[in-house]
Amino acid sequence: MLENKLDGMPPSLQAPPLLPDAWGGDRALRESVNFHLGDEAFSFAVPELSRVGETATAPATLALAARAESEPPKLVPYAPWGERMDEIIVSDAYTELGKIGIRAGVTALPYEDTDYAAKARIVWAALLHMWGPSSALYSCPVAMTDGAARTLLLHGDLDDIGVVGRLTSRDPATAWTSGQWMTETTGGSDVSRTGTVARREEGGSWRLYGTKWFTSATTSEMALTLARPEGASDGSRGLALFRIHRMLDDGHRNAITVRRLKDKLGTRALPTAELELEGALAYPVGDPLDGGGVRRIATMLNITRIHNALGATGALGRGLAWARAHAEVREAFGSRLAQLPAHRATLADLAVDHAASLALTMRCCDLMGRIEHGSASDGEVALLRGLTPITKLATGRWSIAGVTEAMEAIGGVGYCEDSTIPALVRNTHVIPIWEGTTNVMALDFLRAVVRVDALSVLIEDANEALARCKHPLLEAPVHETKAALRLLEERARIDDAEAAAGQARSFAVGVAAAYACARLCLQGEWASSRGDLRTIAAATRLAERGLVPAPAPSHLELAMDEELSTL
Ligand code: MFK
Repeated sequence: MLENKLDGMPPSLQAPPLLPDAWGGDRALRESVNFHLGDEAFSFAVPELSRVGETATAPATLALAARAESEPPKLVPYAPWGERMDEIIVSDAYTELGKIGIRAGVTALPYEDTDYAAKARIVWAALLHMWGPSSALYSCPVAMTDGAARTLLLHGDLDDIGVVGRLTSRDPATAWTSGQWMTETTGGSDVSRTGTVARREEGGSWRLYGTKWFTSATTSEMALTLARPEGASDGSRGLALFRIHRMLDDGHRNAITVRRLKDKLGTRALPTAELELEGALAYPVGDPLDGGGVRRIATMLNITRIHNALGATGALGRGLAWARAHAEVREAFGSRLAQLPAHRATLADLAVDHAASLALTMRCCDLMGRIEHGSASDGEVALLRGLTPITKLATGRWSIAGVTEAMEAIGGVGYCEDSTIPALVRNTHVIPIWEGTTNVMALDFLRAVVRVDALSVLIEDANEALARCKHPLLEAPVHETKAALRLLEERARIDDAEAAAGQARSFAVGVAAAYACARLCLQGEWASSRGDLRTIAAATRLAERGLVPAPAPSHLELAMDEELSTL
């Protein structure tokens, strides 16, 4: 292989790594999709997934993504004769990448009536896994569009539902995307401090006044946002959910001023802005006075968090694919990197993280599809409620470590902009920040444990999976995972809320790793019946690394409290 790639190249020049197609070159993805879909639906999905896989990593698509990254959005506040415009111009390469995704069904597939039925979310997840890392973060508006569509279907009236067709269209000429404007100057996590005010006018229409401090995909035709109706109570119970459009039906712009575009570490093709709502017309979603705004937008958050996990998994998979491709063509110390034991071990560990990431994310998508098709049990609803924050949390952390490792595996060229690896690393760094940070996710998991007994459901589901694993090679990881689940159950016995919050992160990471291992064991059992032992190897390695991190050091916490400046 090395000789072929070097054919015709001057001996001193390194052959470039060839990124394989995102479907044919990703065994872990194909196995995960097959495991979750079953053989019949899988054979039906393969042609579609192969097509998208080829497009996602085709040189022309990668060139579009590189160009989009190098052409950041521009704000045009005024027209030539002084009229306020507040127009944001994005790269046409970014728009083209969006069209590729929309045509492929990244916003439409879960809402279509297909033979996949409740399994549509698995096929959709594979589409996103492949297209997302090539999309220059067009995956961000796609996430919010999906979240908005589901939220409007569940909580909206006929007018709200009227826009869902546009949000779920495969036709880029008519498709809309949606934003999610939550973050204000008080921060992205503590939404209860939202300062935007909703004023009801004579005639019944609502107008919003306030500053939205971090709004991504600001060129979207609409957004869902939170505001406090005048006179409503403080805190999150006083908030209402609104649908807001950038343009009014009469063709004029809504009363929304773009203060400035954000200059971000990554996601550079994606417009992110500060917005001033100056009496912008908005439509309440649900009763604006019943205090249910946060509960309603949680529908959107839970969906965008799964998108986030898919973004993490896709980025990790892409980093791994680049590192593997490089290891195939790079020679050092007398052999290909792919044959050097130290390098192989590093790539194998990356592959384990990718497999674990896929196991968690695909399980979420499986449950989400069942819930959307009305075939899920109450237990499965509670399971997804608990699994979503820990999947988002764990995949986010693994992806940053993973793409950074992939960059190191590629070496100096991987550190250079024209390799495109720096953009991958930068873009991955937003993943744990978006949609709730690691700590916010850990606390959300505790919320789910308290409210819907998510831990018991999760442990029961993991133990059921482990009980089905009979292959002799699975004995060790099954044993380790059961022990980890018992330990986590013991650790959950904390009555003091403050102490529980202090332990939330290490606890959530442990639950995520143990659940991922249980799912990988089950998938490994299935794959072994087809003669493939690689997923058993991945589960074994995951368990060997240790599933449950040490608890947070409470003595250190105390020292921090008392002597923060001298610690
Ligand atoms: C690759 C693609 C990636 C995707 C990119 C998308 C880019 C988008 C960019 C952004 O918008 S980033 C900003 C994201 N912001 C957040 O994620 C907010 C983080 N903060 C939280 O998650 C807080 O925990 C939250 C605001 C949800 C809750 O705060 P509170 O004020 O403490 O709420 P509380 O009282 O616990 O809950 C209020 C209600 O919501 C309760 O229901 P009830 O009214 O029926 O009692 C909760 O049960 C419900 N709730 C809260 N979180 C929930 C939930 N319900 C279901 N699922 C949840 N996760």
